[in-house]
Amino acid sequence: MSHYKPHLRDITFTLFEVLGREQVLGTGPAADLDRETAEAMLTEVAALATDKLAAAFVEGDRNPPEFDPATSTVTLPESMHLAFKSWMDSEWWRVELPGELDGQDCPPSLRWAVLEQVLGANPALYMYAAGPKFAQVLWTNGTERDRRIAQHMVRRQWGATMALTEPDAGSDVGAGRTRALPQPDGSWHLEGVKRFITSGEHDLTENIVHLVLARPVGVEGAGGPGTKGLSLFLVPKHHFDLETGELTGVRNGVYATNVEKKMGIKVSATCELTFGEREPAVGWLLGEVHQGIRQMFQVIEHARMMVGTKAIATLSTGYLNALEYARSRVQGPDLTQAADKTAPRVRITSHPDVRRSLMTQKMWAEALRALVLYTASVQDDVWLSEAAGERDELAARVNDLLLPLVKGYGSERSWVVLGTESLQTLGGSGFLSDYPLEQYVRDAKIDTLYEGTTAIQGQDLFFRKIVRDQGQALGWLSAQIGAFAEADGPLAEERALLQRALHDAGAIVGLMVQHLQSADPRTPGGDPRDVYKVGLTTTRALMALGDVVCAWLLLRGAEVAIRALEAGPDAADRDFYTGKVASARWFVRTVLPHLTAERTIAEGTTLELMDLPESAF
Ligand code: ST9
Ligand code: FAD
Repeated sequence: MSHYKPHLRDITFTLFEVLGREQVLGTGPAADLDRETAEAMLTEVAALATDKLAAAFVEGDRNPPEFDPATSTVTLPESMHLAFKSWMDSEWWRVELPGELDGQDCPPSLRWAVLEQVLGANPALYMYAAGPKFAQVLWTNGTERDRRIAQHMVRRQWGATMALTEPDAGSDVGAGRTRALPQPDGSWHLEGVKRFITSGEHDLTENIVHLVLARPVGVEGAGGPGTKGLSLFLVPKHHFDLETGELTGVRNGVYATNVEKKMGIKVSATCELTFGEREPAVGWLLGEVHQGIRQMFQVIEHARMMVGTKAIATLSTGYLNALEYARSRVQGPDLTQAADKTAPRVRITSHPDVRRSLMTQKMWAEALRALVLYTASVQDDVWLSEAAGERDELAARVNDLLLPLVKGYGSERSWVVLGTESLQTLGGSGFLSDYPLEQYVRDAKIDTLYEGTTAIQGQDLFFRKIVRDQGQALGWLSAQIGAFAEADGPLAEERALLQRALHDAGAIVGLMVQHLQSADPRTPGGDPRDVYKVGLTTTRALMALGDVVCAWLLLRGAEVAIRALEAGPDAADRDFYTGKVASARWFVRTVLPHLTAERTIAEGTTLELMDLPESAF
């Protein structure tokens, strides 16, 4: 039986009934799509994910990649080969690519709904199969040569990596020391060591193209310190004929020199890559311009969305597995009959604390799915405007604002709820490898770490997406939430709680702005160390804003569900809509009141932690 349980009903509810995505289908580049086709796509991918893609999930965990240091090769288990072939043969990966790059133009909202199911069934598979998507970065930023390489990557289904991290350069990418030396023929030779590179070596594809950040040396106007001195180089594992893509049989000088042993996503090969040690590691400068960090952030933005989607996908299947278990597990009497030792034993779904736990899982899974798909719907606006040769500036800013919430907030909530609630629902059985929960917990932890830790997401949110944006996107989003909270309609009590939470979260951000201003040397009587107070609050603000946005989205869904219930749906839909209203109300009532406490804590922030000697920790 498959570990993976998709939640198609909630996906289509969020996409169509709440976010009205049929408006996008049938227009612009999505002219060939309609709601019926989209729902058929989602259903087909759900079936594929549940069956062939999920089949390698447990197998891959128990039989991680084998690294042979003598040959620098990595062998994946047969099950991953089969899953990879099934996914590539299905052709559904093309929904990620534009038509002009052999893709199927598809709005981001539908794309991420499709990908949720792949990421829930087998996250490492998506990462191994992302080469064609990486090709889009070459296609968008590249010269004719790079665009040719992009076509080979898609047509020959090559693998690809993003290589930023080094032993001394993790969060601080700008500390990277890998060097690129210019060659007379216009190519570059790379020298250095990259660490933790996902899919850095494997035997699934005939070639792997590494997208490497390195510092050019001896080149006027390029190089220099920090991230701005990094350029992006394309370094293939095997040399190939540029025209045909055929491998020449000559190995390039980039080799896996280690594969990490990990807590989770074990089947994903996390590699140390060494460049230019045995023979030259030849690369080409993407687009022949030194704009590495800007180009790499196109990849990072996509990957941060992917990580948030993976996190919610895992939480959702974790909840559905826990629910299935709870519905059949009989243990103890009903609480009202606890004193009667002969009382009949009941299913654990009758126990108040299990109901609390199940509803907590349900509301987070639905809230985070709504956050991912709402963000994707904002990306629809960006996508449609780009297709029309314009730029929807506001949508782009709102998407930027939401990405750290999707990645940082989404991964934190998912991993905690999976461990404290989903696994817990199974009691001791949750701890066993007979059930997928323990693997879900291990596999989901990474989501808070890679693609920028939660601390980095909090800083990105505040310094870049709020302060640097001069609050434009946040102001727009707050106005939307405020208008909903103030509007007449059902859920009056919940709207009032939302209004108060919006106010509390706004106060936290306002306080941080004040600290930042007083840290400015130009502020009379200010203290530069007040920026520490901002740093002490960024994660709190990330989580508070996430709570508010999720509550708003759930209440929007609840309003839709209430109207649908009034129309007299069939029995299955009646239960579904009733559950939607219940989870939104439970979220608002159990999560939002904490924001007043968060605000109080933020208001009490002092420099005492920063004044404490390190030896006192
Ligand atoms: C990793 C991979 O962990 C894990 C999973 C791999 C899975 C791979 C497969 C799946 C993915 C498939 C992808 C396909 C791609 C498709 C694309 C389609 C088109 N937003 O603030 P500054 C830029 S990988 C945008 O001064 P510092 C910007 O250019 C490792 N851009 O930073 C800016 O210039 P300006 C992940 C941003 O102090 C410049 O950077 N590692 C953003 O120099 C400098 O900005 C990490 O994520 C942004 N949010 O450096 C590192 N932010 O200001 C985490 C910056 O002029 N660390 N830029 O616009 C950080 O993010 C740091 O904050 C830092 C700091 C490195 C940015
Ligand atoms: P550090 O940066 O050393 O951070 C340690 C701690 O300090 C963290 O808690 C962090 O939040 C905190 N911290 C650091 N700096 C700050 C700061 N300025 N303010 C506040 N707190 C801070 N990298 C790639 O390039 N490509 C990949 O494909 C890739 N895949 C990965 C796969 C796996 C399984 C793993 C584990 C990592 C992968 N990485 C990859 C690397 C990953 O992106 C980094 O591990 C991550 O960015 C954090 O860097 P670090 O591990 O060096 O931690």
